[in-house]
Amino acid sequence: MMRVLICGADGYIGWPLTLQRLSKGDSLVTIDDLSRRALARSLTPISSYADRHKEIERSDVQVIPCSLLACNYTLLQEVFTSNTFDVIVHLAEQPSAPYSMQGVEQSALTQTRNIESTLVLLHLMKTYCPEAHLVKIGTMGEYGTPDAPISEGDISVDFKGGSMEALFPRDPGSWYHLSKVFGTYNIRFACKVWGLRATDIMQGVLYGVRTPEITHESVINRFDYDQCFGTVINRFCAQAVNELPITPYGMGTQKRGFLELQDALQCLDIVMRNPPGAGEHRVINQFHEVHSINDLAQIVKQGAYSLGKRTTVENIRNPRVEQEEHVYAPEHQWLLNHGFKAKYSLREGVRNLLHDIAPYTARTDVSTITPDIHWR
Ligand code: USQ
Repeated sequence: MMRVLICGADGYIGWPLTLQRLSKGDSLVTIDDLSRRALARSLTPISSYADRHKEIERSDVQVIPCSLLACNYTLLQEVFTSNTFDVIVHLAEQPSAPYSMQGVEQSALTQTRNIESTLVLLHLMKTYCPEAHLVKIGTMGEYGTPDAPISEGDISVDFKGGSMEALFPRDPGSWYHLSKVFGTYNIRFACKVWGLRATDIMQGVLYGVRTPEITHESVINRFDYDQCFGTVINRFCAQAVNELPITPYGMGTQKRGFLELQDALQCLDIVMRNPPGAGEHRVINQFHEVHSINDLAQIVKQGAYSLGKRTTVENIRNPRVEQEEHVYAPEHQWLLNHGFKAKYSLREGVRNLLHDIAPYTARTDVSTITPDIHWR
């Protein structure tokens, strides 16, 4: 049994993680400001936050409706003085690369929220629970797509006869991905100066909607497919069930690492059960299979066909500035060394996802799918 604080407990990962931790018997405190609900409409009919919590009524779940901002520090101090935490999972960040590229308001909101929330947690941990383990979701997008293998953790740098250990270089591709890089450096600094311990997860692109604890519609997870908040496979599946063309951006030859949602929760469980030592900033790369975007499009198209849905693949002009032809060889050994066994191949995961969202096809707002946010 662990004492866990989940920040961002109403979100795409936070809600199924809440259900998972409850099923494992952990004692939980959850925080969320519900900001995601105001920005995007889920394809799946998610219950209100209050109704979600009626479904999991248990005396040892505390639910705090609050943003992780410095202006709420007094309230957050009360949470930290009246509870002891072994693990703090930080999922309360503003997501989305396209959202962050929309304009000054969205860039500023993404960076201030993400940097401030991590700083607030680091200060709370230093004062109230310096032994706790911070688990923070970063992104594989921190690295960009360098013409070299991507390490997991530090590398040795030799320069002009000297040598040092350093973070693998970061080359992010949006204001959002940059906000995660700031988070990484802030956490690293807090581990060095205050002796905190943290696992900083460079996560690939997630997809999927089901988890074993989601057994009926009243606890269903959110599913985003719009141009901002839908990740690529989720968007392709939403296009496919609507028999709309699947739209790889540009040549579609860009590659990413992908991870099914239940496999991501398995990874988080492993991370939570294996805290690093005091003062350690552990960086891990979290994904299962690497594919090109064109491959994904074909896999989704074929999966949809077996459901009786006919669709096409139509590459469209890339609204982003990103490399479309590149090597992609990130290491991802830590989780495998600690017992991670993916349950789903991408093909199986996509089939499940299409099956799970097909009943909600009529809820699609098709107008939100086509991208009109451009990087340039
Ligand atoms: N893409 C398409 N068509 C679409 C949507 C996306 O071809 O309709 C392409 C994009 O151009 C990009 C790739 O698919 O090359 C991935 O895009 P995405 O929107 O799924 O992912 P991204 O914006 O990079 O960010 C997401 C999550 C982030 C996560 C990251 C992992 O929002 O939190 O960590 O995926 S990674 O991409 O490896 O950085």
